[in-house]
Amino acid sequence: MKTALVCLGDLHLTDKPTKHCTVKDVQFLNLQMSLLDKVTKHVKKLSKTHNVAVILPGDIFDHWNASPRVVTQLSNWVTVLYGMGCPTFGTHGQHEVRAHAFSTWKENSYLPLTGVFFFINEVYNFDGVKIAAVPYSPGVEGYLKARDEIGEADVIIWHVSASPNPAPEIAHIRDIPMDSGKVVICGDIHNFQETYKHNDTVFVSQGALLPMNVGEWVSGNKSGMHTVYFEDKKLDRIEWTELTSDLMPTDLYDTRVLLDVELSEEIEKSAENLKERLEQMKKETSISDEALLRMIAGKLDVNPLALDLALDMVRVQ
Ligand SMILES: [Mn+2]
Repeated sequence: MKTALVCLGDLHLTDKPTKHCTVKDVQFLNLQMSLLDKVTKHVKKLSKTHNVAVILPGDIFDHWNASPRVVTQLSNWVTVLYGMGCPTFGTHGQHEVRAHAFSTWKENSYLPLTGVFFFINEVYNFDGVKIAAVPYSPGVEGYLKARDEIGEADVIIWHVSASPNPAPEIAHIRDIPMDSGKVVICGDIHNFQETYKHNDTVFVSQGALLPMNVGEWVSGNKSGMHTVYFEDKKLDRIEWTELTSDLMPTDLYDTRVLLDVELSEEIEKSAENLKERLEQMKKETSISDEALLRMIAGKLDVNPLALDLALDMVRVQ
């Protein structure tokens, strides 16, 4: 019997992206959904030869009060998958639970409306592979307590609470006395898109569906998924597939936010240059410093920020 678990890290579905994002509002959600369409195709192909389930390890929504549009889009996608015989299993992260009320997450989240199955602290036998989820649980103790309550499971879905990044350096993962052969499908680790073996436990981390901010974008995070294959209930192999979309712009984030330091050095040089030219011209004319500077800057087509800085320098003197 062949089983395939398609693992997708933090979806962070939203129609309210960060202000530095160049794709606004519902376009951002459309971009995310276009990546999920690729997952649908992957599942469709796989389901001819495997029993397939999709795994969502938390931070499914970006905001606990996800808009009806966001909730509906996810729900529709999950329904399409289910129509192909593919259930979706998940756990919650910290993003989709109101006021971090994790013990009462069902009442404090829109997740139960989505059609995703949440086997938190319970074991579900999926085609002979035992799958369980633990609640969002920072630190070793929370994880161990949840694991003890679950009992035997081959696959654990867990939103890790990843700090500091990247994953291999996360002390509390290193400290966990894992059982041989377990697979832990992790959420929360946006900057880490790999599998990592520790004490015979395999950690699977997909990063985020889309890089969520300028930093993740610049550091080259890819959109992608891991597929974990089981053969006769035993872990066989894990594959990484990159997800691309025609809707993806080359400049998804305004990277000037990160280039501020370099930009200001360049602007400083340019402003110094303007000031030197002003000193030369002042010897030949009686026009005010400010007017002269604006004239020089106009001829040189300098960055307006450099002109502002040069004007400040002149005024200070
Ligand atoms: Mn996240």
